[in-house]
Amino acid sequence: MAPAVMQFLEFHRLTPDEQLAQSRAFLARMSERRTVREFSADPVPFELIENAIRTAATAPSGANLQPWTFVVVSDPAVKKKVRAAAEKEEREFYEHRAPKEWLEALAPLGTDPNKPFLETAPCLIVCFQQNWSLRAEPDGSETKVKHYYATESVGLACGLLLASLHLCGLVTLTHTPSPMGFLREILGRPKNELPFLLIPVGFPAPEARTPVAARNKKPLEQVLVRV
Ligand code: IYR
Repeated sequence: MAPAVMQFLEFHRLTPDEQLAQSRAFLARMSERRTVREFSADPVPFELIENAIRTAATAPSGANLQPWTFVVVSDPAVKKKVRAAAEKEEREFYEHRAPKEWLEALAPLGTDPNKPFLETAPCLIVCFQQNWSLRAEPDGSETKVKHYYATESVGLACGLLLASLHLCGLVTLTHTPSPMGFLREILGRPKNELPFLLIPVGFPAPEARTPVAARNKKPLEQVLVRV
């Protein structure tokens, strides 16, 4: 096995004051983020979406295999299909599949099977997780490459995606219709890709509301353990 090729790290050490200022400013901006379900139809400058995906694609991933694909849907006809398929699954979920305790946990959010945002939001980013990929070999054959920690990797990428979209003044919804297999079919994705998360992106409707319960974040004492 060839030895790893290494390069010196380019690192600019901030002063302690700069570190605190950056850390506080980022915390303040991220604390304002809300999951939004009521979107305006205003279009979104496409470079904002591209840059968010560029940012997501900087995420660390298992063996740096980058097991993700981000499909951006802005075609109204495709959004309509996605909505119809999602609502079909969601009706089944809310009316039959969801256990009582799951519905109780969701009650404070006020969600239901109607997903108009899938058509109203100017764009949907559908994140896919690749559990494996095919590597082209010099002899023309293909080798199947296993992806390690694919779920963790795509989760990290989606976190960066949400942060980027929030920081440039857009709102998002992390939507997980269940099951999500229909997204692979509608979007014509290959069989190594599993839908991971569906993220409507845009501007909030003028009178958009968010559930008060979702604003409650656990205090630091409940989430930080120092050893
Ligand atoms: N997928 C459904 C239900 C749902 C599930 C969870 I967990 C949520 O945090 C919110 C909703 C829906 O989107 O309505």
